[in-house]
Amino acid sequence: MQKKNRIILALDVKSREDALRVVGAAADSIDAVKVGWPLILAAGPDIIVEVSKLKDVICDMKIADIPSVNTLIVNQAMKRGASAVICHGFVGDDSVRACVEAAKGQAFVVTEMSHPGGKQFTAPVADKLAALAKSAGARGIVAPATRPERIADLRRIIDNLEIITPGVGAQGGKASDAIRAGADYIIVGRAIYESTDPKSAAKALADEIRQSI
Ligand code: 3DU
Repeated sequence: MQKKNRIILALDVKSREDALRVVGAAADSIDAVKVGWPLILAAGPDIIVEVSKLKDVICDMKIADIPSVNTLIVNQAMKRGASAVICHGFVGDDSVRACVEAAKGQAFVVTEMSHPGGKQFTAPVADKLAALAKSAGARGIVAPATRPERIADLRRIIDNLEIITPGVGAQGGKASDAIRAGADYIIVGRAIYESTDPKSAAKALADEIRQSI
């Protein structure tokens, strides 16, 4: 994933056709595509293969199982062309290490989640989850664009690991605030794929980011 536009498209659409249409429209303004359960269940796992021919794919299955099963899940994603995966940290050091190893380091660990409920259980342990990501050798963490001050806090813990941040647009966060707080990439779904003009929506975000750095 080349750090050019600093946007990861969250492709939570309901069909292969929609997926290819939105990726095609937004292609010039995004650096990668995040594919998760909604699209994998709607279009089948080979959608990972197809999208990975167009853009780097981050597989977001928020993996949260025992180490042996985590390894099996990550292997399936990587086999289909994923460049990276997203896993949960609350399952513990051994489970995270299994993902990191199977993904050859290309794993992001979820810390504090961006939705209101993210404050309930994930926020109180987010600093520990970030430290775990660092010690386990992950590529980076997922941190909330809805609370840019938390991006800045977590940045201090992980040092040079990457931060990818959801919550821009539909969840209320602002791209420029998240980038200024220390995020490397914003993750954006509905603000792009629900737009009547996904190309312009993605370009507007990329322009906002460019002007903020
Ligand atoms: O709100 P959006 O439509 O821009 O989508 C956000 C995406 O980021 C979506 O795919 C969701 O699964 C993911 N995500 C969060 O929203 C919040 C998190 O804490 C972690 C991932």
